Amino acid sequence: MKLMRHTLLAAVALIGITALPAHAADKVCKLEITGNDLMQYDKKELKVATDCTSIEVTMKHIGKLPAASMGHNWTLVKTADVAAVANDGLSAGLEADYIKKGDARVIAHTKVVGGGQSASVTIPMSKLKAGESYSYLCTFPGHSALMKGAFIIG
Ligand SMILES: [Cu+2]
Repeated sequence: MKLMRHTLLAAVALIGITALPAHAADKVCKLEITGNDLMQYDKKELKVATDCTSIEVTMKHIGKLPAASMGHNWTLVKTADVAAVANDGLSAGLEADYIKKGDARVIAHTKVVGGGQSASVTIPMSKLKAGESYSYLCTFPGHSALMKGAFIIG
């Protein structure tokens, strides 16, 4: 009986090792978007393939103005939450990246950066579901009127 248990454990260990190559199939999809001093992103939509296991978004501020006056972030939410997340972020302040503390509607966000800086965020695909409508926005006060776009999985 004891021997059998050892054999079983060995078999489990073996399965564990053979299962490892599945990790190599991780597909990190990288996306880039820029923001400028005219309060604009360079893309109206970002699209990712359904087989990505995680998505790395880099937002580069290509302007010259500082974060205090023309800061930008990249914030991912359900499209239905865009207005509420932007509104609740207004009073959060630059230190909090204009994101309300503990806002569960925010799926992911970069920090707010100024001209010449960039920031990245990684989103596990498991946080997203097919068929849901997602959007991104900049939560710096007043910016989401212009700075928003569709985040499409497919
Ligand atoms: Cu902005």
